[in-house]
Amino acid sequence: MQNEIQTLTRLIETGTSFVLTTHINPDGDAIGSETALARFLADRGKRVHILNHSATPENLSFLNDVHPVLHYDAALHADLIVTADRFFVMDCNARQRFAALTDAFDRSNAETVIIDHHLEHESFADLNIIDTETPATCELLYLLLHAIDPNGITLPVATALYTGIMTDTQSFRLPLTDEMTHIIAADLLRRGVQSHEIYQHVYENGTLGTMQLLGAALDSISLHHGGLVAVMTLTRDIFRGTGTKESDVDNLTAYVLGIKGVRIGIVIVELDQGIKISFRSKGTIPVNELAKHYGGGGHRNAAGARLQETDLASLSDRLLRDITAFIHQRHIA
Ligand SMILES: [Mn+2]
Repeated sequence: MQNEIQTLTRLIETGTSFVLTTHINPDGDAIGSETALARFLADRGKRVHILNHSATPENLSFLNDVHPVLHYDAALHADLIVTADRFFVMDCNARQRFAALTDAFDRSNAETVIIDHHLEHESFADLNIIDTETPATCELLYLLLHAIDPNGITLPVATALYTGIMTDTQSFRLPLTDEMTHIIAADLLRRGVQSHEIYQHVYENGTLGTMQLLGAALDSISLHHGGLVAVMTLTRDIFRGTGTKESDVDNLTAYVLGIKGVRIGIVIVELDQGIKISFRSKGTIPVNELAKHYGGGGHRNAAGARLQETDLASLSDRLLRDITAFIHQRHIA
């Protein structure tokens, strides 16, 4: 890590014009890590733009106060990328995941840096700082910024970092949450972070529709294999009926695993085009293997796939058959 910190410090000190981006459908860790780094850089007199393929979700828009986040428009923003001398990819390590920006990125000579924690990385940058054991990119970024200049972690920077750590650990519940996570969180609180206000922004920002979506989602859960497997299915009709959209589906996987005895949780979401499946598991069950059957991938306990298929009923049947085979092969039952 020492070498990486030295290189990162040099790239920051010698850079003048920075563009930061993250993955499509950004979450709290994505927007949190971008805005934290952008503010840190801007406080050092750097020119900084955050350009994202996707719009910022409403419940994270408060982080615009830390640093403005722009929804990428090639006509307006491509030149910023082409002329930048530094390009940072936060909470993301696959080119296809920053989507619309790749065209301008390919025409840029900027030195590139990845700061991330996802598995199966491409490491396409000049400097790849990737730690798959850290629960959040914001935790990794905290350690980097702290090494460069602890005083640079001002209250706005700390607020953005805390948002990423809180959301990616699902409020300090997920397995990678450890002593270091809490030590860092404590330091951020010491710097003045108002954790309850961040929680309110992120999690108490729903509508009647999103609550009704949750109700319909819970209602749809079915159990299989004697309660070992739980499947939640969100149809297009449910979205229509509640006036919600796919991006309102957040953390519903926690509910399927919340049932005692369930060790494999599946959430099927019918999209405008195609179908998305999220796979979750407890313990050593490798659901990423199951996701591979559908062209997807991910972590052992959390994986996903997106399919072009549009027939929900036949997909559900196939999935249940595959799960049966998977359980027998792996002697899970
Ligand atoms: Mn993350």
